[in-house]
Amino acid sequence: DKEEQFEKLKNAIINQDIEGCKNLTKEALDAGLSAVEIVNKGLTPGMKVVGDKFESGEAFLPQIMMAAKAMQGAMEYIEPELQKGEGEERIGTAVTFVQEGDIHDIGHRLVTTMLQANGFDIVDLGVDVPDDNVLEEIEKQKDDQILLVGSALMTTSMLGQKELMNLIGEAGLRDKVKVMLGGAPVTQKWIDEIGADATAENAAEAARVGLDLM
Ligand code: HCB
Repeated sequence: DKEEQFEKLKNAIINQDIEGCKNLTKEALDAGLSAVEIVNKGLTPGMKVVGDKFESGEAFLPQIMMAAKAMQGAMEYIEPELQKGEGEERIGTAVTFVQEGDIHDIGHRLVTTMLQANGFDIVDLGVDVPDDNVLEEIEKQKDDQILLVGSALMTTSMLGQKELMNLIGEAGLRDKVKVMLGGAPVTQKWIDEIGADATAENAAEAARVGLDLM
């Protein structure tokens, strides 16, 4: 059943089973499970376990790298599915990026793909993006309003989001952007504190929130 498949996917990430993870993902899609639930109920919970093991000293960097590789392999099947969105209508432009000092890009890519599938034109600035580059890109955009979508996976890089919000204000660009910031450490409390507009738990929710904001 479904639960069993989610458990297998989760274990494939935990066990860093690169081939197995890819094959299980394909099997799950073929069996009719949605790409979103495969990510949210199988792969991401596996990543969480790997991260927790790393934190507690039960796993080391090579293991996280292999687990990430397993997830990236699965993405080869997941991303094309996510791209089959319903949004024919163009919503606007989303500028997506990962905060300076941070190279975690799996969640960023998922969020970017889901926004694209829902009608956003995407400008993907990639990972480890200095605030100045983000500001430059906002200035360059011709629309009256754009969606700014930032990710931070570490508490250190998350602090950079506060600085970015300050810089956006100082540059007089606050009215031009709706700002959605996310990543594992980001909370609604943090969003309120730094004066951003919203956050989201996962890529599917990010697409919904992004549409609401625009
Ligand atoms: Co990395 N790492 N890592 N890591 N890593 C974390 C993030 C820790 C939490 C692990 C831990 O200690 N528990 C930790 C950060 C601790 C902290 O600051 N609190 C950590 C650390 C410390 C490090 C290094 C410093 C390790 C070292 O070198 N000693 C180093 C830093 C590199 C750097 O960025 N400068 C490092 C490196 C790595 C890699 C390279 C081995 C690898 C990344 C590979 C890659 O991305 N290409 C990696 C990984 C894989 C992880 C964990 C295990 C998983 C992250 C992940 O991909 N999750 C992570 C543990 C964890 O997060 N619990 C660990 C799956 C995705 C789908 O979830 O949360 O990224 P997501 O995204 C979601 C969600 O947040 C939301 O939607 C996404 C999709 O559903 N979302 C948004 C994301 N962005 C959004 C934006 C929006 O606007 C709205 C929603």
